Amino acid sequence: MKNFTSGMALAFTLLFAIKTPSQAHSHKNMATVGDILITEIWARTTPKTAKTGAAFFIIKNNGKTDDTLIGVSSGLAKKTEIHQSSMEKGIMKMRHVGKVAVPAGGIGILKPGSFHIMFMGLYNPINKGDEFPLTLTFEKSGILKIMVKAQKPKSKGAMDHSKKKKVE
Ligand SMILES: [Cu+2]
Repeated sequence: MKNFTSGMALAFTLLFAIKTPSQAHSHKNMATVGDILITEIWARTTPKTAKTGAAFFIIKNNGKTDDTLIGVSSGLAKKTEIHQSSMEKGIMKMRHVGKVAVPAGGIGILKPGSFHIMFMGLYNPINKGDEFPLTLTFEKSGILKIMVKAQKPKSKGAMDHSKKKKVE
């Protein structure tokens, strides 16, 4: 008997309805504490000899009061800090800001070229697929541990929303 399995490509769109749990909670690439929801968590892979690295994520404040990310810690490097990059007269500059404000009902975005978590004095390079914990402290919502996975940075400029074509 022969089985003919059709090569059907199924596309699933998963919509997550996020409720607000009362306790800190962490899933893959997503974590919440109080009214704070963290998504799109990733760290940039580094060259072997790199002494600095960076991590990024999006903070959503589903609450009715403003909150602020005021602290961050990791075991990855001598120092873990909140930085902000900005373009000044054509030169990318970076400074230690120590916090990211997240207004009530709003978002705080950490991404290349803007706010980021900076690892200064890396003990080891960050390789693709590495996963490590990062502890965030929010002024109102408290402490949240998130898991960060290392990825190669996406190509500049374009967001990768393209569907992969299946070639057979
Ligand atoms: Cu930095």
